[in-house]
Amino acid sequence: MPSPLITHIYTADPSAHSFNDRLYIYPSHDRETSIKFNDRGDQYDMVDYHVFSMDDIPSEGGSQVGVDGVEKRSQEVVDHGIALKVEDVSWVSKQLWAPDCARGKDGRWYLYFPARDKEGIFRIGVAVSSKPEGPFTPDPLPIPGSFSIDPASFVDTDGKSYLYFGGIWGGQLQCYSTPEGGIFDSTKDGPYEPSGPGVTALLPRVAQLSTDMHTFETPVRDIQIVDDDGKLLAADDHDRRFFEAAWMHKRNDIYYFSYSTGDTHLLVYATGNSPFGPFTFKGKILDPVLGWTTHHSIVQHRGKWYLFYHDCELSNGVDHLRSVKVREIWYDDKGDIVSQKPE
Ligand code: FUB
Repeated sequence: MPSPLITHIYTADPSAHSFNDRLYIYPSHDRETSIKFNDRGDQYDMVDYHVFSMDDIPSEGGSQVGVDGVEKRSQEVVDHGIALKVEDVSWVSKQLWAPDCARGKDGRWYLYFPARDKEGIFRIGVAVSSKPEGPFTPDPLPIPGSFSIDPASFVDTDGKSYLYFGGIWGGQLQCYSTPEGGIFDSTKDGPYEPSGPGVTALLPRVAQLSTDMHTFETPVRDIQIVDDDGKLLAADDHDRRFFEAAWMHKRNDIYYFSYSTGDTHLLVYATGNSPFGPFTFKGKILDPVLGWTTHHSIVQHRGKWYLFYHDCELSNGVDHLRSVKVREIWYDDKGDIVSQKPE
């Protein structure tokens, strides 16, 4: 089993990117709290972000075991310190959750982050830096029209940029009834999601980003995830329906949309021909790990593909004290993601 990449603090929700031939990780920074565990996720009470970087993954590909391996690995990962904190962002009340970062056409780096506003509603903010490791300067208000959690940025090969987002239960996606969000329905805030025969699952969202990376260029759209017959996944299909942790990557002109199934604790993916979808469900990327949440990113670096994810091994299973790990992944000749190197 891979060892934690970072051992001096707890880290989760790793969004990894290869910038200037160096790997950068943008994770959540978990911390101890006395807040009681609940299905709104109040115990995930994070107040800042650290950015990490490394030249490359050690050749063991994340499969080092034992104390020596952990120490060696940790020495190779640079912690660039606090890149952004709650007090820096005027609209935020609490809970800096899973962030991501993209490079803009202006050569600067844009950190996208979800947090509760002063009314307790999750919005998505953006902060900018001249360096990939920050520190980042936030815009004074959240991105207009943004809602829910887990922003994941994607810069396509044609230069257009997109923001994927959404998460149900604590992430509040179930509180919105239109693709664009609209009015927040507080009666659905909590561990609620639709259910029943013929009811389709809640859908993640995407919008194209403006050229300056600060706003949405297009209206927010639903992302359709369908089965092999082209039917939307059912709300009760908890092994396949979207819960949170959207991620987009592209390989050989195929768009891979991956996500967490939440209460069934799987990382899964679906593929399509457009960054807007629809995406056809393909299968599992990762079995449940120790801990409730599972959240990942997929990145190519120096010719290899890596799955970054987290588990709670370092904290002996405390759900809100997680640690980032990495393992190599491969593709078969059909383009399906496989966890063993094909023969
Ligand atoms: O880290 C807080 C939340 O836990 C994230 O936003 C979710 O994806 C889950 O990992």
